[in-house]
Amino acid sequence: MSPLWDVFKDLVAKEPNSGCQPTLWRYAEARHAVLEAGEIISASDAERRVLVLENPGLKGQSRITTSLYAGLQLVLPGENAPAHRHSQSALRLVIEGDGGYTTVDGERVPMAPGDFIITPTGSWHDHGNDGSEPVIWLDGLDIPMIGLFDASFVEHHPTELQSVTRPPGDALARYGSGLLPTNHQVSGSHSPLFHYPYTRTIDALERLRGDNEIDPGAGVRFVFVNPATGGPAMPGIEAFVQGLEGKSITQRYRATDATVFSVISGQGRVHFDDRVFEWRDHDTFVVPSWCRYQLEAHNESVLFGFSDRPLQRYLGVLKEERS
Ligand code: GTQ
Repeated sequence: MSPLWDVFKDLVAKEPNSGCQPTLWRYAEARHAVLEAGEIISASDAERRVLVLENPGLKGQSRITTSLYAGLQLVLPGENAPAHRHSQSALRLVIEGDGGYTTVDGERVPMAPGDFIITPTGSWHDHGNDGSEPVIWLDGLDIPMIGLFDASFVEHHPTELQSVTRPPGDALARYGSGLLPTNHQVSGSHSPLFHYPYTRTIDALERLRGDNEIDPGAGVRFVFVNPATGGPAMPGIEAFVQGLEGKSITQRYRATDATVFSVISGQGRVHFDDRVFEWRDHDTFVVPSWCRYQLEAHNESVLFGFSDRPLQRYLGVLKEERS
C-alpha cells in the first residue's frame, strides 16, 4: 500500500499536464531522413520502415501524444512490407508517390496522395510499391492505448503477401456512394469502407469552400465516417480534413483531445499562447491537450488531423472551449 495524499495532486490533476509538447516536423527534413533510412534497411527487413514522430516531451515512449503513435513510412519501388495483423488499428494519410498500395483483408487498395486509408484491428495488411517513385505516408496508430490496456497481439502471415481475394474498388463500390447493400450487417465498430480517396475529399471541400456554417470559426471541417453507422471511421480515433481560406484565421480554440495535424496543401501558421510555428505542405504538427491555438492560413490550405476524440466522448470527458 502507499499513501494517496502524497500523489493525489498528480493522479487527479487540476488540468491536463502530460508534458506532451507542441511540436512541428518539417517535411523537407523528415523526407530526407526517411529516404536515408531507405538506404540503410529494406522494407522487408524492417517489417515496417518507419521513422517514428516522437513527442519531445514524451521521450523514449514512441508517442506523438499520450494516447497516439505517428510515423512516416517509406516503401521504395519494387519493395514489399510483409503481411501481418495486430490488435492496434492504423490509419494512413498518403503524402507522396504514385504506385503504392496496401492490401487490407484481401483487397488491394491503391494509394494516391491525400488518400485516407484505415487498417482495422485484426485485419491482415501488407504494403507495396509498383511505381517508379518512393511512396511515403503518415501512419497513425492507437499503439499507446493498446499498451495501456495490455491487449497487444501480433501475427505474421504464413506467406510474405496475403492473397488478393476481392476485386479492386470492392469496398468503395459497396459502401462509398451513400448506399449500403440491403443485407449489410454492422459487424465490429470499424468502417467497412477502408479507402477514402482524396479525389472525393477535395471535391467536397471545394464545393463547400467558404461555407461558414459547417464548423464556425474553423473553416470547412469534415470527419471521416463509418457509412454504416455515421460514427467515426475508427472507433478509437477520429480523423478529419479541414479546408482553410487564404488569409484567414480560426477562432481561438482548445480541447482535451491532443490532435495531430498533417498539412495536405497550403501554408500558414499555428499560434499557441507562447509560440508560433510556420507550416507548409506535408509538415506534421501536434497540438497537446487543452492547449489554446489558432490556425492561420496564408493561402488556401487543406489540413488532415486525428485524435482520440471518440473515446473521450464515450467516457464523457471531452471538453472544448472557444474564446
Ligand atoms: O503499417 O502495419 O507505423 O504495424 C507501426 C506499426 C506501421 C503497419 C507503423 C505497424 C505499421
